[in-house]
Amino acid sequence: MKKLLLTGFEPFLDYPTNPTMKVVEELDGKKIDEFEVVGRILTVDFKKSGNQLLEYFEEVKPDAIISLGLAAGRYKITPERIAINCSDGDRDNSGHRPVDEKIAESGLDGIFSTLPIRSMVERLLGEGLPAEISNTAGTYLCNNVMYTMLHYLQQKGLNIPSGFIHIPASHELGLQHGKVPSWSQRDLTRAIELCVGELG
Ligand code: PCA
Repeated sequence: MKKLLLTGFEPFLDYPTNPTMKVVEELDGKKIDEFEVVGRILTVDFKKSGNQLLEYFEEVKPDAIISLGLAAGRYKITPERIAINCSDGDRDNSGHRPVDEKIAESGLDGIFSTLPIRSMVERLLGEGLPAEISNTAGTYLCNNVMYTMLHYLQQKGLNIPSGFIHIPASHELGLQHGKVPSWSQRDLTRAIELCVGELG
């Protein structure tokens, strides 16, 4: 059976819960088509999260990688098209705030996702779940780990599907935060399960 490394993030900034943690918890160990899901949680730390993901990759030796992140304010499931070689923006959970930093000194400016993002979106829409390809993963941690993984695979010449999916807030977080659109945790998890189903 093939292995999928599925990662989520811990809470960050003014979001006391991160629904990606629950999705990962719920799908960890599950078999979806030909994949067995191995779930892991990443810290929100510019100096650590990328390496953490690479360590999980070396530990699990997966056949595919999907990283999940919360995009509070978005109201659709959004597989990301591209990661860019730049970190810039809000402070991370250690208080570091990068300004125009390169992720990989001699890396490409941008690297496209190698996940089947178009068919993921079509599948979700077919099941009545709002979804759209996103053309920017931002310059915060989600872009950082997406770029780090794709760059690493490229350097090693490994042909393993890898990429990132942003998800909206859960109702739990919507209530805590008060100003972001939200989905039921059940639909969030189901949406990611459907996305995994498109890997095969
Ligand atoms: N979302 C953030 C980082 C952690 C998370 O879940 C982002 O979109 O960069």
